[in-house]
This record gives sequence, C-alpha cells and structure tokens, in this order.
Amino acid sequence: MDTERIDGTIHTDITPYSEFRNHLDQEVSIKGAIHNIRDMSDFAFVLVRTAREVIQCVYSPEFSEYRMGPEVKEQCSAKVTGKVVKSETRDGSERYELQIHNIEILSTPVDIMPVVISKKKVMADLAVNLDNRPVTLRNPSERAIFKIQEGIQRGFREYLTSQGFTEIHTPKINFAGAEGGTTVFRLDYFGKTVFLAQSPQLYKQTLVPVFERVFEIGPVFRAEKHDTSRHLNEYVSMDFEMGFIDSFTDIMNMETGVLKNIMELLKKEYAPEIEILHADIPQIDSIPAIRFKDAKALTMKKLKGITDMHDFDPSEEEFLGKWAKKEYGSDFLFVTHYPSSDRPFYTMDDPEDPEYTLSFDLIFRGVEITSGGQRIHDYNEQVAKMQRLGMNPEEFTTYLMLHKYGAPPHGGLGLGLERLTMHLLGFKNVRYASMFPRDINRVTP
Ligand code: AMO
Repeated sequence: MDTERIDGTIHTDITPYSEFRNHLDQEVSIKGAIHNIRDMSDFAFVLVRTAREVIQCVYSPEFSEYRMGPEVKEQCSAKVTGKVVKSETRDGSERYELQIHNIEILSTPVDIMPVVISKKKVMADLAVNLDNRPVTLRNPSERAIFKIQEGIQRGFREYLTSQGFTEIHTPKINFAGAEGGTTVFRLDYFGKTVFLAQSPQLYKQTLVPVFERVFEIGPVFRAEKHDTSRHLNEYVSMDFEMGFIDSFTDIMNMETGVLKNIMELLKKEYAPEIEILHADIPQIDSIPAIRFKDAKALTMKKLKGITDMHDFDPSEEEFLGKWAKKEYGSDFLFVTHYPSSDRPFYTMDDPEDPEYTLSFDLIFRGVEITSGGQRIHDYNEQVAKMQRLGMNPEEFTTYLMLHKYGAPPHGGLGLGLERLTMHLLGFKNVRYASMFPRDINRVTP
C-alpha cells in the first residue's frame, strides 16, 4: 500500500504581489478572480483580485502566443502567468503589473453578478448590499473594512498578550443574563430556559483568580427591539478583566495602551486598506477624562430637552465628542463615575459617594464604544447589592463562588468591535462594520 507523508511544507507556484519587485522582467504566476476586464480593442486590462490586492494585468497579442478568448470572463477563478513590469502611475508611486502570457481558467460562474462589485465601491443601497453579502464582500472596498477589523483585533490581542493576559473563551449559552434589562434572548435548552450571553462578564470575572488577567474576543447577543444605526443583535465584544488593580484608572490606562497599539499597527501593516477607505486613524497620546456629573452639567447647559439624568442620549454623546476635540484635540473622551442607578449589579459603588460608581465609558468621535469599571469583589457587598436591586442571589450561586472563595480587587471593560470600526471609518450605520449583521429585521445571509 502506498502512503503519503504530510510534513507541513507549503508548496506554491504563485508569487504574492509584495514579491513582484524582486521579479522585475521575470515570469511569475498569480491566482485570483477575474475582477474586471477592460477591452481597449487592440489590448485589454484584466484586473485580478487576489487575497489582498487587485493586480493589473495587461493582455496583448504582442506579449506571447496566448490568445485570450470569451472563456475569460469576470468572476472566473484563474491562474494568470506573465512578465512583471513596472506600471506607470500618476503619482509616481511604485506599482507593478503583469504582461499576460497565459490564463488558465480554474472555475467559471454560472450566473451574472446580482450587484456590480468591480467598481471602487458597491453602488447599491445598504439593504441591497447586505442582502447580497456573499458577493458584495468581494468588492475591495468592502473587504478592506474587515481587513481593518482584523487589524483592530490583532492590536487588541497582541497588546494584551504582551501585558500578561491570557486569552479565554467563555460559554455563550448561559444560566443568567449578565447585563440585566430586557435585552436577553431566551432559548429552549432541552426543556429548560437558558439565555444567550449578553457579555462574558460573569465568566471573565470568575477567571481573574485563575489567571489574574484575561481577555476574550467573541460574539455576544442583545435582544434590542429597536432598529437604530448603532445597535446590532449580535456583535463582537472585545473584553478584558484584570486583578489586583489599585483603582479603575488602571483599566483606563490599559485601554489607552490597547488603543495606541491598535492605531500603530493599523498604520504600519494596513496601509493599503487605509488608503482604499480614506480612513482617518487617530493619533493617541493621552485621553482626557471627565466625571459624569461635570459632563452632564456641560450638556445641560448647551443642549435642550435633556430629561435622563442618569445616562447620555446620542445627542449628548455627540456633543461631548465635539467638546473633547475642541478642548483637547482628542477623538476620545473617558467619562467616569456614572450614577449607580445606571450601572449593572457587579459595578463597585464609589465609597466616597455611593450614588456614583467607579466606572467609565469611552466616547470615540461622539459615540460610546466602551463600558468598564471596578467590580465588587467582597461577597457580602455583592449579595447586598443584588438584594437591593431585587435580584435573587441564589440564581447566581456559581458566579458568587468567585466572591465567596476570595477574589482580588479587579475590573475590566467591554469594547464593541463594530462600533469602533464604524467610527474609525466614518460610517453612519454600524451595519457597514458587520460582515453579516443581525438586526431586528435581518437574520440572513
Ligand atoms: P455594555 O453593555 O455597555 O457593557 O457594552 C459594551 C460595549 O459594547 C458595545 N455594544 C454594542 N454594539 C453593537 N450593538 C449593540 N447592541 C451593543 N451593545 C453594546 C458598545 C458598548 O460600549 N459587561 C460590560 C462591559 C464591562 O464592564 O466589562 C458591557 O457589556 O461599544
């Protein structure tokens, strides 16, 4: 019997675009989708979409014996072989193209595209774009959004790993809702009612006495019943939790470090996507912080019709975003010491003023992207707060093992990936920053 040995060696006969400069005037092959064909009568531009670039290839009968026929059409998968030459660019930048010697078709579509994706942007309204996600995501501009999103997650993960955090994954099918309120999805679990995780809150805290510092990037679910431009029913939450903190400002400092690292990584390794999307990547040196009370006084003075004294509405956040930019030149603003009545049961009240909490939100370009703070670590204090809020501590027995058997002072935060992406890229709707958004009217594709 013949057996093969698989030793992990990757054989490839294709040359990535980043290597083109080392192969000037040589023949190389690329594989990708035929993105666009522009026939210029005696020659043709054939744009090939590879994993990250769209490579310009030029067909002319002068270049080789090969004759391009009607079998070469948009969205075919193909292997294109040709000579690397420098292309002329208006701005004098370094670009390369292929003079085609051969096109080998690897697959052929059976239907025409439902939406044109070969232009710079998808020229369709949001609903049509989302209905056709499997193809619209192939558009280089749409794809760039999610490449940037990858960079954000890498920046988060790499920075926290460098700071001694352990990456965790917590269950998404849960015995209780962590964030309270009505935004919890119920699920029939073999006859029992369980809940989809609104956040990894209870588990990430539980893991502090185990690893001291933990983080998770994962999906969370919110049964938001309203259709807004900033809410999804499933989103990606980037969470961390750290033990032995001296104060909740330790968490804000860690987040500032995370954000600096994300922005630096994007500038360094995601320049092609930043260019495609004309993204304005903020420079972060430090982030100003203002107390909730003082921020409220500011919005009350400047805006009319403010009724909620325990939180901010979107117009107040927008105002505070502009205020931070004007006063401090900062795209970010921490708002600290939120009222106790507005924060979940695990939040530590401020011992100096228990009407307020040791908590914060981070506002980025006028929208909240993070909530965080110090948690209660004392068992009796946590049980008493639950009782004060009308909760039954017995429903949280396994969560309370954290406190019962000794937890260090700790805190953490949750950062919404789509919200951060949305405001980094200047979108008006969070759905643009979600590959396959889930909202009250959408569960497909
Ligand atoms: P919170 O509920 O404020 O806090 O959520 C944290 C961050 O998650 C994002 N976010 C959303 N993004 C899209 N659609 C939604 N429906 C949605 N809801 C929230 C926002 C928000 O700032 N456990 C705490 C965090 C912590 O204290 O560690 C929590 O989940 O960017």
